Amino acid sequence: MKNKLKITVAAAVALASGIALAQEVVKIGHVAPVSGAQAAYGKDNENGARMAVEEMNAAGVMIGGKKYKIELLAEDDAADPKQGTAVAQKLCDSNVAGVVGHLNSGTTIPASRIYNNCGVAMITPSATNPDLTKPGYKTTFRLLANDNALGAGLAFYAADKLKLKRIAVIDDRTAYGQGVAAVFKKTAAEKGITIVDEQFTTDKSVDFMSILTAIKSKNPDGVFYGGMDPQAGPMLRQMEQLGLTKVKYFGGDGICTMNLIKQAAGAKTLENVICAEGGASLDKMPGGTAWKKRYDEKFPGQFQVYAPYVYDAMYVLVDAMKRAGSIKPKDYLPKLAATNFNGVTTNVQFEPNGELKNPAITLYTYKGDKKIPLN
Ligand code: ABU
Repeated sequence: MKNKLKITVAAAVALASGIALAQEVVKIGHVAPVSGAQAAYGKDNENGARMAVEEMNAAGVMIGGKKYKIELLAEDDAADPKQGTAVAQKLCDSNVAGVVGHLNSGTTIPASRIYNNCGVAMITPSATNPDLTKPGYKTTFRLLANDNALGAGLAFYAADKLKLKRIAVIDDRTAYGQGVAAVFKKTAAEKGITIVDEQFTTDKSVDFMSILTAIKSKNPDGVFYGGMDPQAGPMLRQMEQLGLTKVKYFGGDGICTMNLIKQAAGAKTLENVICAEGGASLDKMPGGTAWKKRYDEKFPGQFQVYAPYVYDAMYVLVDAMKRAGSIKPKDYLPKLAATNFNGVTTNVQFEPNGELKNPAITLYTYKGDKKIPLN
């Protein structure tokens, strides 16, 4: 009785004098490739997660009347589907309340099944293969447009704006590359474009001379590449070496990075690029310009493409927990599905299948060392 009284008095004194009582901890996972050829994307994503977590912790996170500290469990899946599932299981075993990630469709799709099995919410800020939401998991959400919009948007631009007639298609055989190329091909064919050649590579390749030589012989006026910038950059250089300097070069969000400028290493063909991203350009996002200034101060020279979506995904998860008054996924998942959150990227609301409602898409090209929005 005496001890209990002492504890109660200590708590009252602490409260009265403003001394902080112990905080609860909510663990949130983040997964992206922060090693390997795609590390620049992964670090940018992780930066977006850290920025959101630091801000929320500094402001104070109250959930269900308790003060929480967010602990970020940042994991590396190296863009490898096997590592992706291993990391997903590790995060489930660590009792995370939610996950932001993964970055690649090839890792996100198999990982989404694992998160669904352990009942944890997952919001991808960057994986765009439409198949992700097909199983109908109530735990899976996407915070940007998918490849149905990106592939089709690029095909419309090629046909209607540029009046191209002959396009060759290359993909890297990943879930993302194959998927976005398939949508582009189908829409381009429907728009009257002839697909003059189809070639394949991998997300590890750096030499594309033989497939580009085969494509050159078909005399295309455009090339579509389904893949990421570590391949797209060298491919642009090799197109220049082969004299394919007037050929337009299309790709989805995977090539639409700042790193593409570095990877293309001065190739003039960089200016032939038309790529698509699944959201508004930073200057048209509701909070994009101010957010980018804060990001650049914190992580100079590291911005790629998806960090604002990661940042919003973190806030959206925590917002659902706050509205539910609980960090337990079974309590906050219905609130997450009913999200109406004014983020940096957009007003975030989800379709019943977890896709973002009314996503924007933006097409870009490059001039010198700048990435320029076309719409
Ligand atoms: N959205 C392009 C990069 C990530 C992915 O979907 O694989």
